[in-house]
Amino acid sequence: MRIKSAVFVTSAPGPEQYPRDGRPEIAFIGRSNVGKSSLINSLLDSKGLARTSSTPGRTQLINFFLINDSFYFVDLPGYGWARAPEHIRRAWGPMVEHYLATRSNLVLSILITDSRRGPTTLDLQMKEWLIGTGKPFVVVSTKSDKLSANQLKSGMNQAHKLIGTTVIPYSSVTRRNREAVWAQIAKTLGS
Ligand SMILES: Nc1nc2c(ncn2[C@@H]2O[C@H](COP(=O)(O)OP(=O)(O)O)[C@@H](O)[C@H]2O)c(=O)[nH]1
Ligand SMILES: [Mg+2]
Repeated sequence: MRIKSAVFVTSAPGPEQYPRDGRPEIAFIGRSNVGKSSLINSLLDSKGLARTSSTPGRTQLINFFLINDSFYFVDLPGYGWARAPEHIRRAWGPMVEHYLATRSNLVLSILITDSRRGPTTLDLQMKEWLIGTGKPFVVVSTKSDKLSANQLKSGMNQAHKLIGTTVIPYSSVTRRNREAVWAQIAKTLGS
């Protein structure tokens, strides 16, 4: 995919603020600090479009980025941020679940896990929940550069067993498998 343009459009607290132009949406979902913003930035060849922050859970709104004037990347708030204030933790579920379950423009979700940790209980719950929505999703495992080839191989086998679908090892540092992730996106967009 050639990125001609990538612009931040809006941070939406709820459905009233979602874009209304009907363009297809690719959603990114994962635990706080898993590398979601870095993945979005590396896919878009951008350094700071999706803010990367070492402060977990800073992004508590649904962020929409318009790509090539034709589809959106949707950066969903991360889950599992233990130190999040109670009211934020309570708001997370309904906001994200409502988006994933009801958004008709959503064509693909990208569930992000950490190569070093393997899928966590929350990751597996999220996967079950995505299966429940009946909509397509792919699993991308970030930070693969932090593992040796052997560690990565056994980690991926383990992740595959737990998750039951293909897991794409990714690195925002080396950009490993950037084309493979784009190929999944392009396939669902039919472009
Ligand atoms: N080595 C390495 N570090 C990464 C990678 N992706 C993210 N990080 C680091 O992990 C931390 C969290 O990344 P960020 O993208 O902000 O995570 P988010 O909270 O899920 O959006 C940052 O310090 C990033 O530099 C990766 O692929 N490789
Ligand atoms: Mg982020």
